[in-house]
Amino acid sequence: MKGLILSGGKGTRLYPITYTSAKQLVPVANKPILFRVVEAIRDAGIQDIGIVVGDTAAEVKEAVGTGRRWDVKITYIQQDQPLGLAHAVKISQDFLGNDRFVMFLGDNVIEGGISGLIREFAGSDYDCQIVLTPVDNPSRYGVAELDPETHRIIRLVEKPRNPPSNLALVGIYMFDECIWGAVNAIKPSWRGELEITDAIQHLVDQGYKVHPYVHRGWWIDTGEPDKMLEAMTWSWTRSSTASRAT
Ligand code: TTP
Repeated sequence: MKGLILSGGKGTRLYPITYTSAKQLVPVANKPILFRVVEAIRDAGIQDIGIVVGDTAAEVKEAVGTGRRWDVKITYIQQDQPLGLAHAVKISQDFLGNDRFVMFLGDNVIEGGISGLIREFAGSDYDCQIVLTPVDNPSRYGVAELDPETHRIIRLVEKPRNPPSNLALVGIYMFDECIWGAVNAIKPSWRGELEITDAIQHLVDQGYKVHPYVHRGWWIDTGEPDKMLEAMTWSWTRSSTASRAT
């Protein structure tokens, strides 16, 4: 399996912080979130990792380097414009080939890492595995509607006004080579981006096996100001607990 980390994007929700620097490099508990993502992928046994970069490419490359520090091999993939998560996948086809891969948004972290998730996907016949978690305010996220009996995915909706469930999509996805047909079939959304939710919906509609994994621990998406503050508070609490313990 390979890893793909998305570290391009606009970061408009974090302006003005992201005017000048990459949000993926903002430290949480003294460590850039992007380093935590590389470590989570490495700890799941994956050493071949691609990082999609945009305007902040130089900064990201300087911070992460070759990956030798983590005993992984990093390949950088330049995205000229932030045209969406599915676009980032599309431009990574040469790097990914027909391997199964995990795609991880560079501004997300989940409790417990992803080793269990990767093991489940690697030993399965799923074409895709998505990670869902219950949230209090589903209309702010991509949300999945599951069949109450089979627990299969019926549909995915972006920021629904009337959410069909409280299960939000976490920024970690696993795919096999079926994704290439999907990213080539979809069209840009109203916001001009190739949406990963549309690509996954395409897989569902075509009858591919898309497995919903429900994550129960914490999840931090630092792409939003309040989540970023929550992550800072969390890291502060952890570091002060640690220093009290020493
Ligand atoms: P988002 O948070 O969805 O988008 P964004 O970074 O452009 O932020 P905002 O909505 O505030 O303007 O992106 C999730 C992750 O994916 C983040 O690490 C940036 C990355 N990304 C890309 O690499 N390429 C893209 O085209 C997009 C949209 C995001």
